[in-house]
Formats: sequence, C-alpha cells, structure tokens
Amino acid sequence: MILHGYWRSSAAWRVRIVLALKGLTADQVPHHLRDGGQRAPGYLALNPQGLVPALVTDDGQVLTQSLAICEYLEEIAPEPSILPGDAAMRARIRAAALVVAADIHPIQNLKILRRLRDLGQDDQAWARQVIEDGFDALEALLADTPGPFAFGAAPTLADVCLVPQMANTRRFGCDLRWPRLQAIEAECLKLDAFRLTAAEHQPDAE
Ligand SMILES: N[C@@H](CCC(=O)N[C@@H](CS)C(=O)NCC(=O)O)C(=O)O
Repeated sequence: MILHGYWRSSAAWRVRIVLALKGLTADQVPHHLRDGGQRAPGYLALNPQGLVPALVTDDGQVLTQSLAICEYLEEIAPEPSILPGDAAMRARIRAAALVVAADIHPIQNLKILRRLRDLGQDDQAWARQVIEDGFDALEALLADTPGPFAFGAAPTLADVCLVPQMANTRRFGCDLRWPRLQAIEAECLKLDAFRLTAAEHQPDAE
C-alpha cells in the first residue's frame, strides 16, 4: 500500500495510527501542503479534492477520505477492532469521530484558514474558536464512557480522530480545558501506534 500524506496532516495521522494499530505497513509519499503539493496535477489525478490523505491499495485502487480509509483497513484487518461493540456502541464511536472529522477539522483546515486570511479575518482566532467549541461538546459526549480510552479498554476510531486533533489544539494555542480528552490522549500516547506515527516522527517532518 502507498499512503499519500504530509507530516503535519492530522487526517493522514489518523490513517497512520490505524495502520500501526493493525500491524499494517504502507510506503509513505509526502506532498508538501504549504508549497501546494496537494494541487500538483499528479496528485489531483489521484485525489481531485486536493486533500491528503489518499491510500493506494495493493491492487492499485485509490481510496480517499481518512475515515473511509480507516474503515477499509478495519474491513481488511478486523483485529484489533477500531469499531467494536454492538450497533449502538459503534454509532457512538462514529459520532465522536465525526465531531472531529466532520464538524471541527474541515472548518479549520489549511484552505479555509487561507481563505479567511485573504478576506482579512483572524484565521488563528477562528481556528481556536472552532476547536474549543467542538472539544467542549466532545468532552461532554465522552463524560460517561468507560476509560481509559474514549470507549473503554482499547483505542477505537474515536481515539484515532481525537489524538491528532489534540495536537491541533496546541498548534493553535487553544485553552486546554478538557480533562477527560487530555486523559484519553495521554493514554493513547503510551502506545507506539499513536506516539511513533506523530508528525515529528515522519520522514518529511520539518
Ligand atoms: N475529510 C478529509 C479532510 C482531508 C484534509 O482536509 N486534509 C488536509 C490536511 S489535514 C489537507 O489536505 N489540506 C490541504 C488544503 O487545505 O489545501 C479527510 O478526512 O481525509
């Protein structure tokens, strides 16, 4: 498999975590987002959205959207499961993951912040507000779930989305006011699958 990504992409980090949790490997091809690598014709041919990650499977299929890729990896390598439990539990895990992947991250990613800057707005304040509002809700959503991970004794898709987004909270200087989320992050970072896949350990890290 080939993973097209970027060291500081939190969406690509989700995929790196799931690959590592499942003991799968992929060759990494970096695309420098600040230099516009995601809009190079060669990459747009793979992902017309001009976003990383994209995963090329062993039989040459191109998969996009990090959550779709994570679920693909779950299907080809079911153990350890990142979507365990019954239908209601899996729905709750997906909901927590989507708080990050659908409702926080897309409105604070690079192209949105650049557009805000172009419009003369304070993109950093925007990002902080979006993340803090979303994490306030996620902290409440996870208040009654069993630990030490977001949904019990092992990491799930919710943790996979949470940890990279926590890195973004620091990057944007958010007010770290989420004891439950921070405890989950600390637990995840005890695992190599989370720690060694972090931005600073990637081959293209600056
Ligand atoms: N929903 C997409 C989001 C992908 C995404 O926004 N990736 C960011 C990096 S984390 C990106 O490629 N940004 C480039 C840009 O905004 O131009 C996914 O989960 O894969």
